[in-house]
Amino acid sequence: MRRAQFGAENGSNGEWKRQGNRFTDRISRASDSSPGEGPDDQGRWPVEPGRYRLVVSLACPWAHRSVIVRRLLGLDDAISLAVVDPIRDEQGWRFTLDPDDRDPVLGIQYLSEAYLRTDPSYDGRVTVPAIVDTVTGLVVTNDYPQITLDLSTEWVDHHQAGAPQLIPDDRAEMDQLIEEIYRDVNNGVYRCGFATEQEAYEAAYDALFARLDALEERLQGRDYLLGDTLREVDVRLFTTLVRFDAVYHGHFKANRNKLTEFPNLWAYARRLYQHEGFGETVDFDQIKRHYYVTHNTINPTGIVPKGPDPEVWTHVD
Ligand SMILES: N[C@@H](CCC(=O)N[C@@H](CS)C(=O)NCC(=O)O)C(=O)O
Repeated sequence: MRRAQFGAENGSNGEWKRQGNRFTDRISRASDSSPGEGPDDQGRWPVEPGRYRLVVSLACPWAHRSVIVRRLLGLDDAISLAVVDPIRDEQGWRFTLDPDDRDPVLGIQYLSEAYLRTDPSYDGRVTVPAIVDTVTGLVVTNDYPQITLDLSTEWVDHHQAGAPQLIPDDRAEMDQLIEEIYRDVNNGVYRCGFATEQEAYEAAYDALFARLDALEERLQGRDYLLGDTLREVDVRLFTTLVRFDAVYHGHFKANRNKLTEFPNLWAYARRLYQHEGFGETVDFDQIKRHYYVTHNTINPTGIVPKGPDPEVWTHVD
């Protein structure tokens, strides 16, 4: 077996299997708790503007979703944002972008401090995004798929006027797409990059590009995946597409095509990039440094590529 980036998450055939999310409490309008209290007996924390802190890395596609949705819904004042350094050290995500290397609100230097305060026996990867309670310092959730859905449904009283309805009334079609895109694209690029056997890599590569071909076709004549309205699924696809040529194409060997070579997907990704709430949340420098520096089994030299030129996202023909 070749050396794996995250060995505990590789199966016997060299395929990458992502770890589960450990903290799955929710912040919910249905919580029986009063403001300032912890979760009710069903793990539901009260919705309270100003109370929770969303901890993200701007490099991370799963965290990036929550940054975009928070912005689109106008929740910036209701839920504060903590941004970790894109480069982890042996102790993981750290707040070295802040004065004194400490998150100014939580008072911690490492995200792992909040994880261990919540579960002293936690021994999995400490991941972003995570929502941390500023009253107790406990992690409420690191369940990234649920985090963005709950920003839409549970924080509705605090959305800005005119906020997009990211979740359609009938969710069946979107949920199906979300599942396919997660498996083959969002997580598919990781399955390419973290595979440790040729066959596992090729299977992930084939599924990825088959799905991108299908999405390319789907976007013919449509502005968004579900028609003419921006939805949660568009946010989820965007955070992978925006990293594609800069990282996944080279670093994860997802290189049948570049994103720029799919006419509809490229036009769609650029349309989203230029939509309020998207482009301003993209930090290519942090994205590239995170992947190329921290995955030292894939890129032992730690050299960060200079290209591609991010200008392609904004230039006008
Ligand atoms: N919570 C999920 C998804 C979130 C995730 O993978 N975040 C990455 C950054 S993109 C992370 O925090 N990784 C920390 C690590 O690998 O130690 C997981 O456990 O895989």
